[in-house]
Amino acid sequence: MSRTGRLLAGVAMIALTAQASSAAGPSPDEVAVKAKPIACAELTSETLGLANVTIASSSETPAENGLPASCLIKGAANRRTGIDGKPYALAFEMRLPLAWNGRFLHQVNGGNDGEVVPAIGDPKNLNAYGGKPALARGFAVLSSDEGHNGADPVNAAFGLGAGAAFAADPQARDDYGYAGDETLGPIGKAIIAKFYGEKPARSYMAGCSNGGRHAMVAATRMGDQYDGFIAGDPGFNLPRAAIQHAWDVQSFEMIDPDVKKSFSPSDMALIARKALEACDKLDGVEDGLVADIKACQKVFHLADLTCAGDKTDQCLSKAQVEALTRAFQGPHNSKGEQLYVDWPFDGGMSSANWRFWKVFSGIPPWNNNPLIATMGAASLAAIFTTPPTFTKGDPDSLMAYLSHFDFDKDAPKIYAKGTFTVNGKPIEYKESAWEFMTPPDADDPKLTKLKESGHKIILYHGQSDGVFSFNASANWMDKLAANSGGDAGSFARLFAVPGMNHCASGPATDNFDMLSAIIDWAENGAAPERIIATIRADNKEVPADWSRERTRPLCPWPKVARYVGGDTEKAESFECR
Ligand SMILES: [Ca+2]
Repeated sequence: MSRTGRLLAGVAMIALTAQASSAAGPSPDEVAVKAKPIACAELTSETLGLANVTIASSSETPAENGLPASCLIKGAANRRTGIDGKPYALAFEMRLPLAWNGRFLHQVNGGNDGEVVPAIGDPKNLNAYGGKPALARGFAVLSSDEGHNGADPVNAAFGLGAGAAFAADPQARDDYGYAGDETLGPIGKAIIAKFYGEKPARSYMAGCSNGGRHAMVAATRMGDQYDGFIAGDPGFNLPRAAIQHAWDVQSFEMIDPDVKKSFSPSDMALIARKALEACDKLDGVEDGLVADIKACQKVFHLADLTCAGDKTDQCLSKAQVEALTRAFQGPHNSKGEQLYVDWPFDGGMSSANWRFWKVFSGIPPWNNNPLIATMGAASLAAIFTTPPTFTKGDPDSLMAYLSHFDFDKDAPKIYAKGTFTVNGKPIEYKESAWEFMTPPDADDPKLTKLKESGHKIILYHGQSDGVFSFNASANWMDKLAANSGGDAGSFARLFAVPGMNHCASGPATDNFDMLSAIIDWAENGAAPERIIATIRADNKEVPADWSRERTRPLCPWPKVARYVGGDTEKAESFECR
């Protein structure tokens, strides 16, 4: 009998309404309500007795919106006063379904953290997404603000917890980087043990974007503590990716001082169309998807799109070609040293999400919001460089920071540490941004703890991600493979998603169930050879000539989904090879 099966033995079974569909694997369609040793409302600071943990509330919530009846517990760990005199804590919530499947999901979130996103357990952290949230599958889920409250006007504008004011405080930096997860993981397991009377049989961590970064950092630092990790579009080397942000601005300013005007939607549609003309067929079928992204970079040449005469919708100006070529080569210093990574051309570059990240325009109703032009600038200034630089926080100041970022003098500050005077006060920063933000083995990945524990990690990454280059994940996977003597696929696999932007959207099959895949791998030893992707129900960027029922296999890098004959809308007509 499986471990989950043992958990269920001898108790009445009920079906959960949210368990409609399922991939193959052990994801339970039925989980049990069994007697709890303690009532939800009795989970208090006193009854839990965890050092430095205070519980603010605990109460049962009814089943609603496809989510099961749960015990919702809110609390905080490590309350303290920061070096800036402000109150800090690791605020968290847990949702403990009354019918539990024996598993723990540590949900890690996007943006700059700073808010307790509901602990629903969507592996993409796009709540109410078309998939099955972990909570609805019976997982106990934890979510946190990672140690700072990001509620300031800039955050409110973005709704992403984007504030960076915490960055003067060294402990808040560490909590955001890695220490919050290290602190809260064991607390989550202890609360589970108290409520259910037994420890979780299996533990997972999942997130996208900054949440993907959290998962990759934890896979290195805490790879022995979770059975499986899901890292989507991971910003695992985020300080370097943020330097790209300044590099993009300075590149696109060569076209127009207002970077929002540097590339029109029709310019980007042209680039995507031409990339498809060159690359779509490389995988065996012209279906609007570039599955062989690596080969594409050898046959697509942006310079071929240069206008012979006047600029029209059918060509790019010389300045546009030069600027985008420069941007896609990645940031360099005056010695020619690469400061991040290069970028692939792909069929999804036409979409709104790409424009949002690259030229700060494209997602209604934010198109005309001046704050959008500066997203990420506050993070680079305050969090990812040391000492922290605090701009005035208005769009002009933030844009000026990016425009004047010096790739010789400022870029090395992502590696700086020591004692600096900040706001008139000496503060010791023992760790650089590179150290607290990234996996300790980021440049030479081995994942030793994870591998030796028999644990697994799945990465996925949209090839048309506009904020974190797909190539960063591909290069990481290649290095891990080289470091692992050909064995990396036994514990880590990367799945490229053609056409997809940052965590979702774009002309892509951007709906896939990584949670079932990691469970099946970690618990049953079934390594994912192909993961079936469909079109997200509310994806409005899918071309009209695609079937809405299209399916595609996502393949473990460096394999490519190649057409082998049959219905071009169906996954079974493709092989990963
Ligand atoms: Ca194709």
